[in-house]
Amino acid sequence: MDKIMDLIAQEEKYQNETIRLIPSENFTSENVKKALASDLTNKYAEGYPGKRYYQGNKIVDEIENLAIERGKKLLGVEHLNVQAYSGSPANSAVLMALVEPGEKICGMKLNAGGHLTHGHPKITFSGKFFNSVQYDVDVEGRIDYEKLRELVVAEKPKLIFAGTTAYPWILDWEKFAKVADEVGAWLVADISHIAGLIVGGVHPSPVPYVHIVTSTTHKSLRGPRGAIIGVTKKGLDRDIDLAKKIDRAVFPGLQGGPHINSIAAMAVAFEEASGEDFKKYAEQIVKNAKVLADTLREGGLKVFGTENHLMVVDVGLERGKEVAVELEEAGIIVNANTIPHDMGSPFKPSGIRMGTPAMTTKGYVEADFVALGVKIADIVKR
Ligand code: DSN
Repeated sequence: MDKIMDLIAQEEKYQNETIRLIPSENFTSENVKKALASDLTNKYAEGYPGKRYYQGNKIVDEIENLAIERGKKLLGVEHLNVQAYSGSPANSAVLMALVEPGEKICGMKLNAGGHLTHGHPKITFSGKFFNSVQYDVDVEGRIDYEKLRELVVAEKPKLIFAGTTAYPWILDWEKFAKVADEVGAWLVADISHIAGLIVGGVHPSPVPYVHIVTSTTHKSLRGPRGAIIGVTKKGLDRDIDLAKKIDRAVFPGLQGGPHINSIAAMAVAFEEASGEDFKKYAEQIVKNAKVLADTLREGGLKVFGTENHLMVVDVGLERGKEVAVELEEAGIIVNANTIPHDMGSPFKPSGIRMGTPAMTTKGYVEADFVALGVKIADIVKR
């Protein structure tokens, strides 16, 4: 047997034998995996349905159209691009479509729970080619919307990202919209982490408030790796060509041939996420996260959160990595993470980040998370 097949088998066993708490990870369905591993991976389809640069795309067009229709219905957007390879290319495409190099953009600071593509200075595409200003969180780790407003009014960015990767609170889309509208900025909701919670009805949707929604499809949404860019009615009301601008930025602006196998797997995941079972799943994710956070707190830890699927736990100055390794040794997989206003750094953070989407997929309920929380608190305090 090819060594790589053996390694895949080992990884599958490892994933199933350990407790997976990285909040951006999940376990996809067999049908999602079937679509990913299908012959669709053999096909080139540069362009969009009905306008391809290659022949032989009759069935592929149907697949992409179905993914688009299902995704639009699920999110309630007017237009959907399903070709972005992942979240970073999706956000890059939005920037390419709407902002010129050197113009001002605004996003949440990385160590406050933001994302690299939301304007993290100097080392990223978004921070290097655009003039980036960033907002922070308060001592509890919550966005200070008044300070955000002051920053936006003073700096007048052309585009604002409302989105997070390590933020345990509900986002107030209306407040974001008021701030963005005050200065006429594009408002982009990056819902990568919470897409599953939104479509499952346990987090408010940004769609009525923002111009654009971006999201990966592999986190709480439980689909394949990939991303979508949605254009809302508010977006089209502002610019009738917005959908075209987004599509052109994805292809040919940034990418070549779309990964049709991923797009088919997205269509599968969108269908799965539109059912009643998924609503129950989303509710259970949030219940489980709350129980885990409460248990850790009862165990004496300082926990940021939670109102959603994740929490950030203060494990002591610069101890995040060391604690994450100790947990890994105990079969519990988390990631080291900065805490709000961390005195350490992204390389030596003082926290760990944990979430419940993956283990909720595995059937974990509140009692399981109480037991897990007690174990984690013991390990952290060792
Ligand atoms: N890497 C993702 C996460 O873990 O949240 C964000 O892109």
